[in-house]
Amino acid sequence: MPDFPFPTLTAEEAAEMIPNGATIGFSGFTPAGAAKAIPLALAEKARREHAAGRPFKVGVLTGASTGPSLDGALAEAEAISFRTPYMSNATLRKQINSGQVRFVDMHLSLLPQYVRYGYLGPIHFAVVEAADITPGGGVVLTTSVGVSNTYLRLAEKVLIELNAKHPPALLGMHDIFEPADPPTRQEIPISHPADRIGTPICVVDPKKIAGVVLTDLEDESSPFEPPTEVTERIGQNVADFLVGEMRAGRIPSTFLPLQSGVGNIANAVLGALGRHPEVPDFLMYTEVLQDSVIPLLMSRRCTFASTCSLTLSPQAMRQVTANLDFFRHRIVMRPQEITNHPEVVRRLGIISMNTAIEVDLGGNVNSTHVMGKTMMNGIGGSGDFTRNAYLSIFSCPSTAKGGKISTIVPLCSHMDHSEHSVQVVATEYGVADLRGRDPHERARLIIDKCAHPEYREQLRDYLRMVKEGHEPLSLSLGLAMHRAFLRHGDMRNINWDEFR
Ligand code: 0RQ
Repeated sequence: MPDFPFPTLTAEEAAEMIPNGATIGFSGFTPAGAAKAIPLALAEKARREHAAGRPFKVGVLTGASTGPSLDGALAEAEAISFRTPYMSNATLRKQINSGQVRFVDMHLSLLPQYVRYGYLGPIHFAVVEAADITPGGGVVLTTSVGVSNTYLRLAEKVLIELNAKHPPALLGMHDIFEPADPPTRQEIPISHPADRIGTPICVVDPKKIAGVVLTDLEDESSPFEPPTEVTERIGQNVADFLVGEMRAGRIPSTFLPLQSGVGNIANAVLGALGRHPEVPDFLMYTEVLQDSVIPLLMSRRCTFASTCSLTLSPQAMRQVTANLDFFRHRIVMRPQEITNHPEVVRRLGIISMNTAIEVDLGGNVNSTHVMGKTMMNGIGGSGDFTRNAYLSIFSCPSTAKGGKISTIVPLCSHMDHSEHSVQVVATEYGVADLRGRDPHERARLIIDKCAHPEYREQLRDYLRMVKEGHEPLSLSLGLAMHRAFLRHGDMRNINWDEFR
């Protein structure tokens, strides 16, 4: 029997405690460590309430995206009124884009202090997955930290999902630290990715713990698709570029810690770096650890990884669980406020590698909105790292939708990362190093090195039309390629005159 003085509840009993209109801080940074049983039961409750003609919606705060049992189930039950800070579920995305769900897209590092400062109102419930819980309210988290430490501390009531899939031996894999608020905030004393500055557990006031739900559920992170020729070429281009930087002495021979975003391109870049004979063994200071890092840690190519989550397929997670004694000395999980903290990212000299939806000729990047208005996932941590890294790299395939969309455009239709933060752009065709270049030089480099050959001439035509001024901008033609896609279904062979 469990050794704690808190009521053991079914997921349904836990969901019953949560009223319409509640704001809930859930654990989960990507599907890793996300609460699963209680949100599933909450979705069922919402359906019952809706069938009885009663309103039922909740505000959902997490660390980042989550899996089908949280965002998926609650969105399908039309149970979400408000969502922040990041998501990647298709049903929820539709509801956000139709205006049914209010979504605030924000830098992940900022969310904990937004919660502390009260900008998002009170947190009525924290619903957090745990690997273990002590009678005094010590909580050992599972495969992510996210904002769980802050939700547990500030929520009015706490519900724990104690998940038997995650062994209590995860104790020691986390480093929980929450900075004080200004004016008493001190420095965050991390000067190496392996530095530990906090505690291995979150401590919750036991009086707030309303119940514990016993579960046995795997994380819902899906395995990645095999690399394509395009993602492999992007990965190789980034790896070759970084080796060139090392040869030139701009990256030290010991290398610098890496941050890598999510997805297949991020996996391909890490794979290419791991294989490159000239890249020395490296460290990671990142927010998401994907499957590709596990073999790199096992072969000691990656010597240590600081992360906010273990976003691993069930297969890779089982490998970690079976070798915990090896991995506990090589991985630490921290709150997103610390993994993504500008101060630490700048101090460590991170090389950040994230993915763009589109890049414009000035070097601005859109990571979030297709055709300027349709939300994809959110900015996530990409801005936290890009703005503060030693070297900020954005990658993307040169085209999308079978070549009908160029990801290199005259002007981004939405801007997340400005020309002042973006330093390097990479596609399958090459790498544009924008550092120290003026806007017109940047534009020429991006076209020559990164644009798809089918689009290069028309982008040069655009440049010829915008010779005047510091920025290569035409207010009337900047978005003409987007308008051409919306009108004709293809950005290629644009007739610029049609859009003047
Ligand atoms: O659409 O799924 O319908 O085929 O966007 O694109 O190329 O598969 O790439 O999965 O890596 O996602 C930027 C969205 C890239 C992601 C983004 C369409 C394309 C495809 C996905 P389909 P790909 P990825 C770490 C850091 C922001 C947050 C971030 C992201 C789909 O990486 O959300 O970096 N990043 N966080 O066809 C129209 C374009 C398009 C386009 C791509 N220009 N126009 N559609 N697509 N470019 C994570 C966290 O912080 C937690």
